[in-house]
Amino acid sequence: MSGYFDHIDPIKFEGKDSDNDFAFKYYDKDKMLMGKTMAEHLRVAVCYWHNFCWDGFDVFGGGTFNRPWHGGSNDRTSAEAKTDVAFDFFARLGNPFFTFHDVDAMAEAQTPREHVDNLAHIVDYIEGKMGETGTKLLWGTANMFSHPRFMAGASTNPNPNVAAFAALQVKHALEATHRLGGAGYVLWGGREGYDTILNTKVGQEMEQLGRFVSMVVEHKHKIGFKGDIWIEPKPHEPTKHQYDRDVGTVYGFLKAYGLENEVGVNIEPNHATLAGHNFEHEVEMANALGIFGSIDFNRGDPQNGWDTDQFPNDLRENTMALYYILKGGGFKNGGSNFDAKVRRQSRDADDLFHAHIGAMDLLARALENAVAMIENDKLGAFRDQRYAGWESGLGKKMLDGKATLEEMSDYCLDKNESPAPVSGRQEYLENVVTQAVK
Ligand code: XLS
Ligand code: NI
Ligand code: NI
Repeated sequence: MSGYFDHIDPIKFEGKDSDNDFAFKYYDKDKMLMGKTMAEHLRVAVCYWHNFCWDGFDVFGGGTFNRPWHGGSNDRTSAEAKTDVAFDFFARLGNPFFTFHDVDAMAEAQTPREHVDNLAHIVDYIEGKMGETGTKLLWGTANMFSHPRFMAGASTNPNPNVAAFAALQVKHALEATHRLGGAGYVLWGGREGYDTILNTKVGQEMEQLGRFVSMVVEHKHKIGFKGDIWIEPKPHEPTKHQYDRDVGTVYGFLKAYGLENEVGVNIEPNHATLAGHNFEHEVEMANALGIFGSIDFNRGDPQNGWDTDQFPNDLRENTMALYYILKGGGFKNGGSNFDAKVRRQSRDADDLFHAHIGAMDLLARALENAVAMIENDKLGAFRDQRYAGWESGLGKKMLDGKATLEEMSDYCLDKNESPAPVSGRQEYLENVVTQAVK
């Protein structure tokens, strides 16, 4: 089936003065920044599902895309053809990593046995393609939300047999990820939530989810998978209330089941905004809680309230996200996966390239901005000075757990003066950011 991208030459870095629409203007993979190449900092991944599986359907109409590998039966031959197309795309774009769900890549299965066999078949085939092209796996996952059996949830389903099917899928997707050398494994809640409280036992479902994630961690250790496991927070969609609504909620859940040192988060900006946060908030929260893992870069639409999964294009937003990611030590096993899809009218092969070239160039610029901000870290310096009081004296004593309420009360009475208000300098700090976004 490949041949679809034959009219597009491998994408090269040509610099910002290039007029070639099929060249990188900023993504210069070998450029060194803070001791690492740009490629090593960003660890860019292209996802299977939005690019090679979705045919452009929406709730009002069917597929619009010109993708010759779609249609017909989803058998092993067509699964191989799709894999050929995907790896042809990766080789031309030059993204070092890809991501996939089990069912994105494999032939459709009617039974559990067929599921396992069809997955094993495509994993063999993918392994060969990875060897040929050098594209690596950033993370794998299992789709436990599309098939009707999961309409009431996967591990949180009222029927334990559905949870068992979810266990089958995760076991084999995790083992496939391990075999393909994946750096991480993602658990997005999918339908782990509920539509109406009238038919739902919330406490029971949370217990099921807690035990399920614990079993995944146990299996990871059993098979010797050294990558990370990440939960991907999302507040709603498809279910009205999702149990993994945002980074803070996921942390509380992990703590409740003793998993906070085993599982981190895969943050998606469009999910952050749906939860009423912004992207940086979720990144900083994950840094503060010690669970930052990976990013599904995309963006929502400010005028509507669902997961539009558009390609990122806001330089200020992504500069700030990368600033906080770098301040937290940067990506380790995680990376920059584009969980983003072209619009329905963008039906051609060229559109897939425009989308990814633009997003990679955007992240390259954002990364350069973030590095420059860290090298002359006015934001960091301001924050450090703002909290300096906690490094000594009574502040430190309180944080060390050595002060009492009574002692602090006495301290105030001894001084007998009200602390003077200090400016938070918000506009100054916003100017620092505006000047850094180039
Ligand atoms: C959906 C999620 C999904 C996960 C992988 O909203 O973003 O695509 O990243 O299951
Ligand atoms: Ni995602
Ligand atoms: Ni999403």
